[in-house]
Amino acid sequence: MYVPFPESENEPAQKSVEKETDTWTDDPKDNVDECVETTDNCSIDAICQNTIRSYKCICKSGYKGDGKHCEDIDECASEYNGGCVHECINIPGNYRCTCYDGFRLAHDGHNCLGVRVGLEPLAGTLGPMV
Ligand SMILES: [Ca+2]
Repeated sequence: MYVPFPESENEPAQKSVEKETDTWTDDPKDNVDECVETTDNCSIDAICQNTIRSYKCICKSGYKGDGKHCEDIDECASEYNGGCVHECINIPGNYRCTCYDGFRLAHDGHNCLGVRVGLEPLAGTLGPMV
């Protein structure tokens, strides 16, 4: 919705105080970093982001919510088994795939490859999925 600004650009003088609401000021009480002062009420699973005169809470990746309350997303339940070909294990803030016996997880973290009997596994190790 567009609300026309009631004053033209030719009359800038008296509104300067209000205009500063969208800029940083030198007044320390306006620029308290609640995130540093830990006066924010963000969830422990949220990232606190300092803003002008306030702050925002943003749920971390893998969590959903309004920032004040964040809950783990169960990727295994909601996203086609998390994209895992075999088994999906939901973990806080993330998920991981596992494979049935006789298979190993592919480098993409989702597919499972049959382990060839009598052959060494291909070079390379899998780190934890991020
Ligand atoms: Ca999860």
